[in-house]
This record gives sequence, C-alpha cells and structure tokens, in this order.
Amino acid sequence: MPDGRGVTRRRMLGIGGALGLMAASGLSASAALARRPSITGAELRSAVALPPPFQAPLPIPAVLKPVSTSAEGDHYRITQREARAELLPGVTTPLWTYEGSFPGPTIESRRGRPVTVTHRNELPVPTVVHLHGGRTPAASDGYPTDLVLPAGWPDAPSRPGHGSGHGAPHVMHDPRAVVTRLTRDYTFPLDQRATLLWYHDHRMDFTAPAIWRGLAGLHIVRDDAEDALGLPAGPRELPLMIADRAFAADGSLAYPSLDPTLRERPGVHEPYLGGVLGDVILVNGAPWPVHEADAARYRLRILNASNARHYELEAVTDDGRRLDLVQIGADQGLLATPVTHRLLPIAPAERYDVIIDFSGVPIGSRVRLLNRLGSGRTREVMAFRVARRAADDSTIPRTLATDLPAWRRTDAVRVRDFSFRAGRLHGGHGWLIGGLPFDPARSDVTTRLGDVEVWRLIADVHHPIHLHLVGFQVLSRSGRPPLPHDAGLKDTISLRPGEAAEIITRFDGYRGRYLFHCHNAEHEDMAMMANLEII
Ligand SMILES: [Cu+2]
Repeated sequence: MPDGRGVTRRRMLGIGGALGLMAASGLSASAALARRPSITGAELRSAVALPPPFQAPLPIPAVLKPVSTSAEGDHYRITQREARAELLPGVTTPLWTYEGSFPGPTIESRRGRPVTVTHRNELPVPTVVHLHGGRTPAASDGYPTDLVLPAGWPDAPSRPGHGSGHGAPHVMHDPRAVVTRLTRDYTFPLDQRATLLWYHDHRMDFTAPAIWRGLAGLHIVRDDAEDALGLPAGPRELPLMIADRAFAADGSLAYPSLDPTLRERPGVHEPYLGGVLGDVILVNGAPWPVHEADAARYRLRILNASNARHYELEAVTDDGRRLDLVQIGADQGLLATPVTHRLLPIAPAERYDVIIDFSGVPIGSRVRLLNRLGSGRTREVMAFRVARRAADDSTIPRTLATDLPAWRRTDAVRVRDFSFRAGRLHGGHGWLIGGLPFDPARSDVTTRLGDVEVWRLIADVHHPIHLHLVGFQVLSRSGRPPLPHDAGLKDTISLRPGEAAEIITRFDGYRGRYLFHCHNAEHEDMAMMANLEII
C-alpha cells in the first residue's frame, strides 16, 4: 500500500522467524496438518507466586440492574474505567473494566426485548463495544473504527507519519466510521435465539490487549421456550468465563505489547505473533477456582474468553472417572437434541452449554475440570466439590429445540472460499484472509439480505473464525462429516491446523457493514479481519 503503512508493518511484524515453527510463512497446509500443534501462540510466564488450585471460590459476575425499563425495553449504563482487583490472593492487579469488575457485570435479557446500553469511556484510550453473537444493527455492532474517544483524546489521530500498522491510517481514512466522544448508546434488539453472548472491546488494532486487561462481560438471552424445558436453573446454572492470563512482578497483567500505553503502536513482540497465552487459568476472574455443588445436575454455560488458548475440557472425579458433558447448546442457542461428550474442545470465543450430573459423585469429593491441551498448571481449570445430597427435579429433554434452520447446500446462491494464513506483508509477517490484510475501505464480501451461502474456509494454524450478525451450521471438516461438537448453530468455528471446513448460513437480520475475522485476538489485531457487507 502506497502510504507509510508498509514501513510500519515491516517494523511491526517483519522480525524473522517470528511465527515460530507453527506458522512459518511457507508452511503448507499439509505440513501443518502433519505436525498438528496443539496450540498456536506462545506462553507468558508469571513473575509472581501462583496460588494452589481449587482454593478460591468461583465468583459469579453480578447481574447488572437497568437504570430504567419501559415498554420499549431496558436501559443500562456501563462505565469503562480503570480498577484494581485481587485476582490472585495478596496481589493487586490494575485492570481495565466494565463497571469496575472483571468479568464485567452480566446483562440478562429476554428474547425480543430491546436493550440499550450507554457505555461511557473513562479509560485512557478509545474503545469499541461488540456484543459477540448478537443480532445487532450495524450501527451498534461495534465496527472497529466506530470509536468512543475518551475525554482529551485528539479528534484526529495523533500520529501523522508515525506508522502504526493498519490502524491509525484507517481511522483517518474510513469515511464510514462513526466516532463519538465519551459515550455511546448501543442498541440491541435481541430478536434472536436464547443463548449466552458476551460483550468485549473491539477497537481497531488493540482488541487483544484490551480484552486481556479485562474488557469482557457476559450477556444472557432467555426465552419462554427454554424456560419451559426444566433444565437446571438458579444456583445450578453457572456461567463460566474461562480466560488465561499472566502476571508481572508488580501484580499487573503481563502482556507483550510493543506500546504498553496502547495509544499508538499496535502489535506484540516477536515470540507472541501467533497468539498470547497465559500460565494462569481464570474462571470468572478467579484462578483455578472451586465451586461447592449439590449432588445434582448443573448447567454450565462455558465461554472461552482467552485471546488464543484452546482447551479440551474433561470432568474427572477423584477416583479417576470421567463424567459426561451433555451438550445442550452451542454459540447460538439450544441444539435440536443433546450430544454427549467426554472431551469438549473449546476455541476462543466459542460457547458451549453443557449439563453435568454430580449425583453419582461421593459427597465430599471433587470433580476437576481439566484441560487436556494444557501442560503443568494449565492442565487444570477449576473444580467442583460435591458438598451435599439434594433433590433434583431438572430434566434434559430429548428434544431441546425445533426451530433450528434446515439450510441445504442447494439453497446456497453462491460458494465462497477463504484462506486464513500467515503471509508476507510488506516484507514481514501478517495474518491474512484470502491473502489480504484487513482494510475497512475494501469490500470483501457483498451479499444480499436473505441470501444463503456456503463458505469454504481453510487454515494454516489454529484459527477460530467468527462471523458477526449471523449463526451458521458446519457442513463438513476436511471433506468429512462435522465433529460432534459442531452441532447446532454456531457463530465461531475452530479451524485446526491444515483443516478445511464448509459452513452454511443465511445472511438475514439487518443490512449494513459487518465483519468476519479470526478470534485469536492477536491474529485479529494483526489484520485477520474482512468486511461483510449486507445490502
Ligand atoms: Cu487466527
């Protein structure tokens, strides 16, 4: 590109061998497939003493109260601000938060009842809020250049001639960006299936470090049909936001930013271009927590909010038995019928709604949730201590939902192909879709409202691919049928090294400019996004 960006890109990414064995730019898909690395990214080591596992109680994020409700919907206010929290015992950690906590407060909504959230940015940098999985009009979907500027931030980007990757110039050159100062109202119609969504920062070039610092929260959509199923509820429904982090010696969250102020220069230092992994597993903000449970069924609403870490979860009793994880829902709501897993892979941004039954577990013993892809401390996630016998009138119906779309290949009006690969970019490494870095001004996909399309996606390393606005179904993986955990309606598909997958969706809901991108947050910040224009 004929501006200063090339220089910057080279400085930012052109640091040889940066992507390591897993993502060398010349790596072919078949070579990657043969190696099948279990992770993509590099792990930071904490410089503080880490606590023993299964001591901290599992926090449940507070449910936010609306500031007003009316026939038109509910209105919430969230202030984005710096706060300090004791995530590790005896260690004070500065965070960027929604409303002072990490995770941010949970918003509970009913299907079809609109929610407006007034976000106020009191952080030192611009922010953007995206409701992941929301069927949201484009103006409230958190396009990465639709910035909310903090007080005192210059109107024009402050870095003329100072390259900063693809970010600042695009802010300047994106005539469609709608920039506000201090506050912005995000309106969510929530006319969609009941499910677990999450909101997080989506600022151009700086999404990964912003989420890492704490800008993530849950948003649950419920409806009458789901309520009528008799699933475990109340205290037996637990949201679990799993996120890895690492801690510096001063207690702050370690992150290998090129510019730790997150003001000017995006990107991470060389070993971490594949993704940033931490050595501490937090669940709802607590390290390797424990939850005291009844000997009964629980509904676990699991979100992987990690930047780059994949997990393969299993639930293991003290006497070495593996408990079934009965999946009832995917990213975009209930499955048609339950799917039983012993091992449940979960990629960044994916959600799985699972039932676990503690009724056969001896009172006083534990069930540990383990990560088969981890090593050492990252093999452990959390534990349940089964504390007491209890009555349980919950059920897992054989039929969970009858409203899933029945798209067939023959419904598709077109088929598109996208590669997700490391690539040469201005003399350095980048993460590219179809060989191109993200550019807000470029039209990548234009489709008509209501069109059904099949997309064929192929990856070099792990890439969890997320489409805004729509849910999709997985048709195949590398020419074979989908995997058991591909069931239902997804908004994020985990592509494994060397893998090709086909998905099908209908682009309905709203017209406007949306995105699809890799949800490895570091890849996303390094240009692995593309425009999805619905006309
Ligand atoms: Cu990726």
